[in-house]
Formats: sequence, C-alpha cells, structure tokens
Amino acid sequence: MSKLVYIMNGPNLNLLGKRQPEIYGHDTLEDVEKNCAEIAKENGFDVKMLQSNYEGQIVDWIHQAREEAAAIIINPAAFTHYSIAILDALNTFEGPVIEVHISQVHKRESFRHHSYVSHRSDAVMAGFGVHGYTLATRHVATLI
Ligand code: DHK
Repeated sequence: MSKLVYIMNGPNLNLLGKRQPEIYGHDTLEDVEKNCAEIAKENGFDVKMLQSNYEGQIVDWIHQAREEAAAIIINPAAFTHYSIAILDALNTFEGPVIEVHISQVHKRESFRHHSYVSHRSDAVMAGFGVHGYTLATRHVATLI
C-alpha cells in the first residue's frame, strides 16, 4: 500500500478561486488537489485533500492522520491564529507537518502574524500563492 499524505484546509478555503482572488488567486481547491496528486504519484505516494469550516472536524482528521498519514500539509486558514486545539492535535502527530499560507501573512494585518500551528510545524510556506501546496508536496516527497 502506498503512503498517504493529508492536505488539510481550514475555514473559507472551500471558496478558493472565488474568494478575494486578488489575495488568494483564481485556482480552486480541486485544482490544487489535482496538481498535488500528480506530484505525489510521480513520487510514489497519494494525497487526501480535506477541507472543513469546523475546528473540531480538523482536530478529528488530525487524530485520523495518526493512524494513516505519513505527513500532514495544513493550511489552517483563520484557525492558524487562534487554535490551540489544532496545535495540541498536531503535537500528537509523529510525522512531518508542513504549514501553508497562500498569502504572505506577515505583510498583512498584525493579527495574521502569529501562528499557533508554527509551534509544531517543521516548515512554513507563505506568499507563494497556491504553489505553496505543490512546493510543500515536493518537500514532503523528500521526507517520507
Ligand atoms: C488563509 C486565510 O483564510 C486567512 O485566515 C489566513 C490564509 C491566511 C492563507 O494565506 O492561506 O490569515
């Protein structure tokens, strides 16, 4: 059975491609999934794309990842900036965790500058647009 990498997404990212395209671009989460799945296939693993607007659902998926994922790529969206629950859940996961932000959060409002998730992340991508996900997928390929 080939290895599995979870690509997890927080609130409002279901609207990627439609929501504030001047910040988040025109690609949808389906486009991102397709691009990451291709890279994963070339490197002998699979990706599972997940998105939820609910914090508890993301915590549950991280627990599930403990059982079946070799790595987690996560864009926690707004949860980045206030979810200790997601940080605690990630701290129970033993594989690599790569944090992705589509926008360059440090150039934006000050409330976006702090990330609880960064207390656990092994690498952080910010400001690469949706390429952050494909770059993270390539990086994960070197780790698992
Ligand atoms: C996405 C969001 O929805 C925001 O809440 C974050 C992040 C930034 C992104 O850049 O992908 O602050």
